[in-house]
Amino acid sequence: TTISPLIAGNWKMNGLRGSLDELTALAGMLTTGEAPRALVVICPPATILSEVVHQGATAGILAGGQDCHTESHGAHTGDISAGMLADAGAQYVIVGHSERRADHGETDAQVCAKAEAAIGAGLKPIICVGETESQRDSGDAENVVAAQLAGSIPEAASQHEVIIAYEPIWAIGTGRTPTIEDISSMHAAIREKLTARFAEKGPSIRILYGGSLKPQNAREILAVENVNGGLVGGASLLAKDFYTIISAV
Ligand code: G2H
Repeated sequence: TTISPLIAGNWKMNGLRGSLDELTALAGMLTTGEAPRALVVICPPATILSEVVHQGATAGILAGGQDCHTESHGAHTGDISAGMLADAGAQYVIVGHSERRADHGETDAQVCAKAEAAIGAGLKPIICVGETESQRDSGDAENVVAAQLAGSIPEAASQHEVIIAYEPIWAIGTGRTPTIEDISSMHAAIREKLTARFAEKGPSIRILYGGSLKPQNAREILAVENVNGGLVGGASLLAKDFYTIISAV
């Protein structure tokens, strides 16, 4: 199975209206340069999501949310439903990012319910998993990730598109990345789990790498087998850097 790569930018809690200048710059690079091999997705703060949808469209840039609620609507002050993201033009949504698991105590079961809600609203969930530094040091990384996969991916993934993002927590925003061998063996282990659970669908599920993906390391990391693209935080904020990463696949 050949999987077309996908590069998603996670702007996190960064992005005012002025940041749309970076989007304009990226759109310019994508339309004047050679057509990218990768699908390009930007997940901005919800306040500027619809601008990203509209301004990105001409350059083929797709948009995603950074989180969604498990319910479709109701009395949940401050939350956004998957249907609302879809209504604003999003096609993707990140669920279970480690920052949400940490800041909001999100469990695998909640992440699973969010992914299910996303699918129900016609979105493709980007389901994040990844171990802490101490879990890696004690040799538990693969078991931790296997448990997160088992708990966070809804059964509906057998019929609908989902994307997995492996983000070792100790590599997020730190400038440190796992070795190529570690990335390769973790992604192979994830592929094995996906294939064990989803049979013929397993080999076609994208597995993104995330955590300090940068212009300097993108080419090497994105070339690893079973790395089907990346989830990029800090380096997605500058058009020039993000474009370099997109062009590295
Ligand atoms: C991991 C990643 C994007 P960064 O959170 O999701 O962030 O690239 O800044 O490490």
